[in-house]
Amino acid sequence: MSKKKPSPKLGTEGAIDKKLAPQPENDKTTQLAAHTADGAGEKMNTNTGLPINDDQNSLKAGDRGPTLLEDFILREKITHFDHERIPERVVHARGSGAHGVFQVYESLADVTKAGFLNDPKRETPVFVRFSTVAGSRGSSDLARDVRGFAVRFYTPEGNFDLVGNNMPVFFIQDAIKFPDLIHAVKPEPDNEIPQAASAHDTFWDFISLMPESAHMIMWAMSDRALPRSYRMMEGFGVHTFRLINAEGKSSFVKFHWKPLLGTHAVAWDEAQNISGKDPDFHRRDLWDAIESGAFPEYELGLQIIPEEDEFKYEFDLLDPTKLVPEELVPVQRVGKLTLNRNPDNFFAETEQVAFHLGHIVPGIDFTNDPLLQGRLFSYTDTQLTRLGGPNFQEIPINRPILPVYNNQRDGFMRQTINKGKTSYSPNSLGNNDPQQVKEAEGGFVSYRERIEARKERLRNKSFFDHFSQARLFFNSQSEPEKNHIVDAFTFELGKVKTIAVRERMLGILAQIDKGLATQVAYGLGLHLPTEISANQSVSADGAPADYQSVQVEGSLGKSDALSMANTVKDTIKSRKVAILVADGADADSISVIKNKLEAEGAVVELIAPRGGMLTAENDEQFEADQSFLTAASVLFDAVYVAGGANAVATLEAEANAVHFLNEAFKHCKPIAAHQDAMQVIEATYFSNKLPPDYKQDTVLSEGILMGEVDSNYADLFVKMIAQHRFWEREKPRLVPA
Ligand code: HDE
Repeated sequence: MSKKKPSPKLGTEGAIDKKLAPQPENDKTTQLAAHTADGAGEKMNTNTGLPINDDQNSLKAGDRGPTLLEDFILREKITHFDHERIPERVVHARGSGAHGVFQVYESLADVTKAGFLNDPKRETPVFVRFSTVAGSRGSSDLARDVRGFAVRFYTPEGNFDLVGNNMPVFFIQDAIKFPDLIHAVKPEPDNEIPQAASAHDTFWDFISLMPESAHMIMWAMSDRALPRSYRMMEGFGVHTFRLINAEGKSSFVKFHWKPLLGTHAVAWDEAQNISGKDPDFHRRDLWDAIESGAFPEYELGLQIIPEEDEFKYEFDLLDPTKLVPEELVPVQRVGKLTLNRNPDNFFAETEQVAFHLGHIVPGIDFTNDPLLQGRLFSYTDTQLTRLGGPNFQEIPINRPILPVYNNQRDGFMRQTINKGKTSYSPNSLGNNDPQQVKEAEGGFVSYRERIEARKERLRNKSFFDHFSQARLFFNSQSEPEKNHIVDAFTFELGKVKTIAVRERMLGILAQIDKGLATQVAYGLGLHLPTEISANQSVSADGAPADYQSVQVEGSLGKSDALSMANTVKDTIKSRKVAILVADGADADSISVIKNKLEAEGAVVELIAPRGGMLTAENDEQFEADQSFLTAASVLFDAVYVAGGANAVATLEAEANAVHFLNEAFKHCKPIAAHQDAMQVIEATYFSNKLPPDYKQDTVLSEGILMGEVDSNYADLFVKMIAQHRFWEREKPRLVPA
């Protein structure tokens, strides 16, 4: 794997790229930042610089005596420790970050004057933070949830933050409902249960009263909510934004991120198991991939809609519960994001980064999407509490790569030491510096949108079709994906104790798809309600009388881009494959498989009944990477069972090895075995459920490969792994729920 040049260092000690970020003469940030050095080769001192002689014992009256209040070294250390925690994000608390670079393929100057989208030679440094939404900071990565996909571009024109999600729509149409949505999904306030889960009464109570969430809830109950990896999920800006070119012409735009490894998910049962075996699964996966040089890559996609087409569609471009089907407006892939450097310090970078939808650059602007407008307020406001005051932009990860000059002053934790007498404008004493920037010289000017309106608390009727895109999403899924959606609703509503809430939700589902609603009702042991109202929110919360769902039959029956079944399936780069081994394993065939998989970029681990060195059939020594105690099937994408008579006998009798295979089968993963390892396969619960010809050297429809290990066999195994999953295996319920 060729390592690309890591992204320039931003915001860490001595790190601000001097070429990118000329520092003003009076700037003390680099000296201040020296505080954060890792201390390698340095002597320990206090925060005032006093050399510390004893960091092991507090100051006492005698060696058994009481500790003295005088001990300022103890007090300084404990005080700092006592204040180490800051409030976690109210949403998206659980996250992982990475540095990288973005480069546009060709100039987009015809639609935008944004510098980083104009110059194909320019490498723009980025910082990305992925997250779940509902769970707290220590919660599992594998919760069924939306994933945040927030990207900061550090451009010479200022920071541009694209604060998106891995789903293209949202639950609500108006920001004023956001606190309600989040209160409903968070753990219930009386007992703080459940953590990082939407499967509880308050969430479904709210959703069942909000028909506008119908589309998003279909995404949230689909496998999109269970990504295999942050590296294998799409990203979306959700709202419609504007691009503005040098002539001031505006176009509407939807932003997309397309992962080059394809969009893949894990199974729900697997997700729940991963949460126990490795709650840091996504964080570790991202970290390890970057450390090993398998840099995650995503293409930036744009759906550009000419301003004159604003009213051309069946949906309103300002409605964040709607997507623009790729069949109507194709996604143009315009550039590439490569994540190539892990943060040096989680807290300083990933935790302190403060994204904001309002961080834009000339060439990009907002629309009147009412959700977007509310977000413009929220993101700065929330940092005032989370990061403790208005100077959070001076934290290294938040600084732009150019010096900041304005008349803002003081406040908690001010870092900049401004000189001079004038901190106001206009002034004559300081030459009226810093000066405003003319539009022609890059000064930001908001798009001159013409508005003629009455002030009202209303929504346009174009926002009232809540079901047609939910139906489009469902109809676009493959059969296994549809089954997973049915199972997800049945699981989540099965956890809801209030029967009336379950029934009301069935009413919503019936308006999306009768078949879906019937199957969920069956799983819950309920009947579909006879009276189905599209306007449950009206009766429940007294919304204005003309705020009503309308039933629209969308003209597009299906959109292939919405199904993960149609994603890229041509690579096994960075996939994790387990080889089950024991003493006496056949070393030659292991090498054939391992070498082939590693040559294709996969990560291979040998899993044995115990750790340490093992002896192969040919008496060679080899080392197990993990034992069955520390490894788990759910942490791998595929499994191969080694041959060798003694190893096979051991593995057949090893309950953990058989369990490993049973789980891999249940989660529809590719399974391969040496022809001599038949006995191990026969010890599994699924062997008698396989077609009779499964012993042959063919990839069976079930994704199981047996036979003589040669290069052809290894090639087939690679093809199977690239397929990701054999979901069809679930069909005749070969696999328990
Ligand atoms: Fe956010 N959101 N959000 N959100 N959001 C936050 O900002 C908010 C919404 C998203 O990795 C908070 O710094 C409101 C949509 C991401 O640091 C807060 C509304 C989308 C992240 C906030 C929304 C997002 C946040 C919490 C409705 C996808 C994590 C901490 C009007 C397009 C960023 C913080 C990171 C974080 C408010 C809806 C994405 C409270 C009021 C829609 C990826 O400001």
